[in-house]
Amino acid sequence: MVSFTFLGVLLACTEKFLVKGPEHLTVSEGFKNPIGFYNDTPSFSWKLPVSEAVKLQSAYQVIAATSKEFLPNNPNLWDSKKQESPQSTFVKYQGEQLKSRQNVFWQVRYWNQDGKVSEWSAINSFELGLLKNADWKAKWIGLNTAKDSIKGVRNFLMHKPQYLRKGFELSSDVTSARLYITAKGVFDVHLNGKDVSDDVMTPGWTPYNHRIETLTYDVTSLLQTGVNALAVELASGWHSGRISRGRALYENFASPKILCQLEVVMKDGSKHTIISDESWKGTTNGPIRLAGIYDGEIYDANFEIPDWNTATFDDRSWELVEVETISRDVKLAPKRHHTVKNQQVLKDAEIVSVDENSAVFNLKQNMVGVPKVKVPMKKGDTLKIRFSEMLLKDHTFYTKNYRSAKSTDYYIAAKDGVVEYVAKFTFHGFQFVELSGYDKNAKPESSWVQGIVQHSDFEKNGTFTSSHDKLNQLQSNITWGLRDNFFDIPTDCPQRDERLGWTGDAQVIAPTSLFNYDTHAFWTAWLQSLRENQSEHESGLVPWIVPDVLQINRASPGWGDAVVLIPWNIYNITGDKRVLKENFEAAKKWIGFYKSKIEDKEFIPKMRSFGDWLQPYPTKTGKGGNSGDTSKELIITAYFAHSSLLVSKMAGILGHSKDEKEYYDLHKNIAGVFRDTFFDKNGKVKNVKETQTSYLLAIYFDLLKPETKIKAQKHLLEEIKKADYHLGTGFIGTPILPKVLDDMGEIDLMYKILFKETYPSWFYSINQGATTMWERWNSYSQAEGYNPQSMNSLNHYAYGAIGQWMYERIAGIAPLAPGYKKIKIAPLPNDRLTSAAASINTPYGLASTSWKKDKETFILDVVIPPNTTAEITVPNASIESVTVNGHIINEKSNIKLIDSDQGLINILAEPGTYKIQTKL
Ligand code: RAM
Repeated sequence: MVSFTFLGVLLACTEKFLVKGPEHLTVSEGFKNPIGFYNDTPSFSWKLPVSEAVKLQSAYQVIAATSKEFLPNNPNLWDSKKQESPQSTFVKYQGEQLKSRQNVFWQVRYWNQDGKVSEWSAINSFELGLLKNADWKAKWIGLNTAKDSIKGVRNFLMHKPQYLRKGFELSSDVTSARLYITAKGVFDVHLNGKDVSDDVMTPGWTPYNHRIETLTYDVTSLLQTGVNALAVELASGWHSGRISRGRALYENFASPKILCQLEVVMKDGSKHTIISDESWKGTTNGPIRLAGIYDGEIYDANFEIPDWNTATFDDRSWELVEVETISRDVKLAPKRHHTVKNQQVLKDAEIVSVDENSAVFNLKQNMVGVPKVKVPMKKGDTLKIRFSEMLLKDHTFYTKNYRSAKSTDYYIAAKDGVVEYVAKFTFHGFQFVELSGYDKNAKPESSWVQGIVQHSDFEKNGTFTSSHDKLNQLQSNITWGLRDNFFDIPTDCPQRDERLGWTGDAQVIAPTSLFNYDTHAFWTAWLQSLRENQSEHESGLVPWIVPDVLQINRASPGWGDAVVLIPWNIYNITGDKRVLKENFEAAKKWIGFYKSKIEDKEFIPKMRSFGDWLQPYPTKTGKGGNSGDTSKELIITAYFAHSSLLVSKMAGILGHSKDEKEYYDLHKNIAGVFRDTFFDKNGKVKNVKETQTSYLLAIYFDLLKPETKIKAQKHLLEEIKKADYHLGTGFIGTPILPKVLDDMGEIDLMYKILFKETYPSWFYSINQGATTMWERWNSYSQAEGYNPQSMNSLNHYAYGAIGQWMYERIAGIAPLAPGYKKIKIAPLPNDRLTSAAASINTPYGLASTSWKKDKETFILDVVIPPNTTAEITVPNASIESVTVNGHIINEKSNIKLIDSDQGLINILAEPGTYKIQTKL
């Protein structure tokens, strides 16, 4: 019989040998201990620690409570109980109903593959924001700046920035305080003279006629007993700026306003709430005289108001604000992704040219944000700051491609001496900065200008590198292009009078973005805006841009399909089903839109299309040439078919079997009409122009019969040959090209196209000095300068979509099951490279692949995170020549041979670290 003492010792020992607890806990789309959180039905994710003892999860338990002290013994909100399941990502909360302001503490443990339980994780938490309009007691407030009727570019109304403040008293010490705040416009808030946050251009951009996002800040440490002051700077931003186009929406979107509610809990338990209301004071006589996203900012230091944001300031001479009650029709909702922040400072500027009046600085990187200037000035002088993406050969400072965006900042000095200035309520896209108006006695120094890079605040999620400099530069251009255009919403370009959320560009780049950055929340937030704009259309139309400030009721295939393709890609890359659920009805409605456009031809909708946007060498020149040569009808029908299939697949995953069948049948019908209309029996395009993209769409979307597909592949190869092995694709064809050639086994050809140095190609822009992706394959050349077309941005991410293939196939890492539960490691080495590597922070932990080769050996280093498996394909190998961690593959290894065929070896690997070697 076992004695009690012995049992005690035994238990203590097992306790001690518990496996390590889960790590990296997150809620919903990757949030870490958020406050002001948006989601009262969140999901939970965690990662298993990397350890010999932990390969897979066999079960888990999540617990949640209203206080830390209750955990783990009294989870009064939710106890999932032990669930036999490998699921460690996006586990749905199923506890008590949560409410605004609620604090939830949670932890989790798992059982490993041997049924051994882990330690509990550290306790994490989230705190909900104000979820309902009824939670707000505050009113919208601001000065009536519309009445000043200042007209700017194209006669657009410009609003003077406002300085708003409110003094208040607190009688005892503060235990905790939350500031809930937002604006119709953009704001910067201070409490007792201190910055409340380092957020930029909050609250960001949503369809303001549907929803305005709110921010929550923990301001406990900024409050003091006695007098306090809450102070807000407010400017037009997207809401009241000319970026909102002024069309249908403008009248309602007059003077900017703020809404804020400071909720304070005192030591004695009492609560105080300070709200924006009629008691606030404001002025437009502050130093920021004007500010607009397109046109820049004017700062006059003579108007600085010392201490205006502190408690002691006397605001008796300021005006009382106007108030407006909260409307029921516009939802106030906590921001569902991360704010824009200053992310990096480029300090290595170089002076390019200096003349009597001005100096030009090169930041050596096309970037988005604002410069920090530190310049000697004379009292009363105006410093003018201009921007350019690229200079002409003779150093002409080129700004034409900003079109009507003035993109110029001004600083007026109040005294002699060195001034430091960073614009607050604008952003620019630039590599070059021109200064004029500084102290003429001073000799310009490169330290006068630094570049403050701004973008939405997501973490880096992946790395890609190779032995080839230009390929690495391409990766750099792709990732800069991404960050530069993720300024609260995904924009087409960040610099000219556009900067809009073009849906087509977004769907094209979404997968690549998810490899490189943790953009899960960024995309799902924007998709909500997309659904809101779509809801304005009975027909299911998805507008060209989101937020839809154009309001022109137009849609295009490849653009509107963002509502299908982005959720589908997010699901595959993250494994989060919620994104499918959230967008399923909207995706169906989009298919309904296609259906509603069918007129005389069965299954061929009649609608507008951007075609294969910006395809090189279009036959048509001039404006129409932007759409390329691929038949619009073909593109429309192809996307109609493809999106219908994806909707069917979504339905399958969500368990809607009726829809699954209905949309599959629809897809089949469309595909039938597609091939009959556009392809002959020999797989050759008929009735319309033959282009690379027409073949690519038919093949990639699987719209041909298998035997015709093989023939069509040959025609595609001929098209590519005709182009002297250059790509001939625009926004629609380019992302598909590598996938199709890859499927065809035309790896060397794909490398050949990718490594082309001449136009049109990826390396062409690099040879011309690109540091970001361009809108056109030939946006600029060193010999001839800018492409003369007026629509010509040097910072446009669409052609960066090749980034996905670089991860998936050059380095060789991709999700094989949604969210990387199963990982595919399948690099495609090529003579043009001696090595390539990529790492990805998957939902299960770090996965990586790195290969190198010399004349004799090929070495592949692979890391597979816990709770996943991997299928590794070793190229150019025979089973006899492969070793894994120094051993040949045999029954005892923790990898299993799946098959070997034509020089490829497929193995199944458990979590772990592998060095795989083959003799070449
Ligand atoms: C221009 C831009 C944008 C594209 C549309 C169709 O505004 O090139 O990227 O999506 O046209």
